[in-house]
Amino acid sequence: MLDTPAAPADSTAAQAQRALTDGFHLVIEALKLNGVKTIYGVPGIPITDFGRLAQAAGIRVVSFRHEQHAGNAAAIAGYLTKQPGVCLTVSAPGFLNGLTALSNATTNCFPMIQISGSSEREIVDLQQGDYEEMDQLAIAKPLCKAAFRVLHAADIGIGVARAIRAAVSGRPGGVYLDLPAKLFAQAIDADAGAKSLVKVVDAAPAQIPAPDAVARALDLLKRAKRPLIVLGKGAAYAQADDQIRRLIETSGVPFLPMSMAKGLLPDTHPQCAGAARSTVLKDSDVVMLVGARLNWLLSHGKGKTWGEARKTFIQIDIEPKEMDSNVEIAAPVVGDIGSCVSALVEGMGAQWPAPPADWITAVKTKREENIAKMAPRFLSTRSPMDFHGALGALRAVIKERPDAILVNEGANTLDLARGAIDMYQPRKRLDVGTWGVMGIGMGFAIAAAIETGKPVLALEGDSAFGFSGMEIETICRYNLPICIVIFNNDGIYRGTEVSKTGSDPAITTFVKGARYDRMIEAFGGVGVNATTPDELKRAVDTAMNSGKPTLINAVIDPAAGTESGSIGKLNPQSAVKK
Ligand SMILES: Cc1ncc(C[n+]2csc(CCOP(=O)(O)OP(=O)(O)O)c2C)c(N)n1
Ligand SMILES: [Mg+2]
Repeated sequence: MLDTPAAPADSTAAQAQRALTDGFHLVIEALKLNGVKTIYGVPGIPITDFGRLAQAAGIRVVSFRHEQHAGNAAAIAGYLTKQPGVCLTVSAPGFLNGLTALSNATTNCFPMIQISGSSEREIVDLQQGDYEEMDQLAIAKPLCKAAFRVLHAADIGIGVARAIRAAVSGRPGGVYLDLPAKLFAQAIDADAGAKSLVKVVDAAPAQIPAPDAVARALDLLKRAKRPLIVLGKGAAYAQADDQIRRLIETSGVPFLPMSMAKGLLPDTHPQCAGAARSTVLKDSDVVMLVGARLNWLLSHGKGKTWGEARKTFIQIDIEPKEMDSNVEIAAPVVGDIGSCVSALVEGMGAQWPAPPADWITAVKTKREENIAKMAPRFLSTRSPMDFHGALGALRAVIKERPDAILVNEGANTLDLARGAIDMYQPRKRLDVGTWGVMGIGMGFAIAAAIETGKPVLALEGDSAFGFSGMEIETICRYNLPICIVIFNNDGIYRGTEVSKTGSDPAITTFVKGARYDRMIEAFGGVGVNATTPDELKRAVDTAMNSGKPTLINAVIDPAAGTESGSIGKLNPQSAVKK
């Protein structure tokens, strides 16, 4: 031993350094190992260095102005890619800001993981008043599909693996992963650390439907006199586009796409019953739901919307508990949409009988009637614009650029655009989803641009835009090909209400004649004020051709909208006379 020359002190230190890893690096390695390419977040204690190191390690870290929008970006990234989108937040307030998105993702079945730094457990649990003290795991639990906390660096690999699997398997949803500040700096042996990482194999295993469930469903569909297929965003999420097209075309059954399922087959497809919605819901006898739930958006499967006669429901869903949630499901088919639809198509064979001709004709006639009724309204050249005139310009944009992604939120701006703008390709329409939540706009637009590389058109009510408007700085900073059109009618639903106070403005109105286009100029983006459909069309075309971040203030008649868009009936009415 004495003969062995002592190594120089600095190289011993270097060796010791090399032999260790820590929480920062293990989380990054675990995410990279599992294919995470982008993190959406807001920096701060204790995750600032984590963000820097992740960026240096080749993960794209997109830094937002508010966590809710980073969370919405992660959620829609999950929807578009079937890989969990990752959102990174600081403790307590940042964590809470992200939770709206996490919860919304869970409600919409989008796979995402909110990774949040948290404060010192020993202090938090004794409620001794730590910096940003909060029992985050307990608070997140009821709002997401699964919630985990990692305390030991050696468990990071397992923690990340569990989060990924929970987010994407079965019915996808939001997952919370709590990483206390101390964990990041915790050092462990580098070899042991490398061995502790887990690559998730088959994260969302196929769930094959039972053959008798498939046979039962086909038997009902075959005997139907007036069949209907409803496609939900679960069907769009599945990326089983070819099988779904085959199911629709082989069956010959009219289909109704829910909002985010529009474009799964083109809205112009001869079997699309989107323009005959009320007729097909009321008059159909057998309804097959594909990745669509019988929630409020489908009037819970009962009541006036669905007509007097008894309906027979077939439901295809990955979640067995979904069956009979609102009405009896005569033929539940439980499994992943791709496997279920493939099994149905195979079961139909080559000799599947077309639905009765009188039903097909009735749906077609109604559809053509409604389309013809709307057509002249889209040609309106009025100024200030009404919604339809402005939408006439935008429906032409999407027709010419079917691969562009349309993000849409608002009340009238949402409901009227949904009907007006035909979609031609799957997963191109992203909107407020199951909750009808305002605030998804800029987060969805940013992630859509980043994840797909396609141009994005974000159509926003002036109120809706306000919820995430500051993220136009993020859009300019990352130079994303996003064109925001604000339907500016001076307020929520309309801009004409006058308050009875005589001093304060009405609660639904905003500053009259506001120029949102000027906001983006502050960050180097292009602002345009458009007062006619023609101006609007030209401005959007220029934006989409240039790929430059653009905000168009589309001046809409303040009197044009209706209260709550198309869902005004959900407003409770006071029993006391006004
Ligand atoms: C988070 C959230 N807060 C509030 C609401 C209620 N709400 C529904 S639509 C809407 C805004 C509608 O106004 P705008 O976006 O300008 O659309 P318009 O009808 O004027 O076209 C609001 C505030 C909501 N849906 N979500
Ligand atoms: Mg408005």
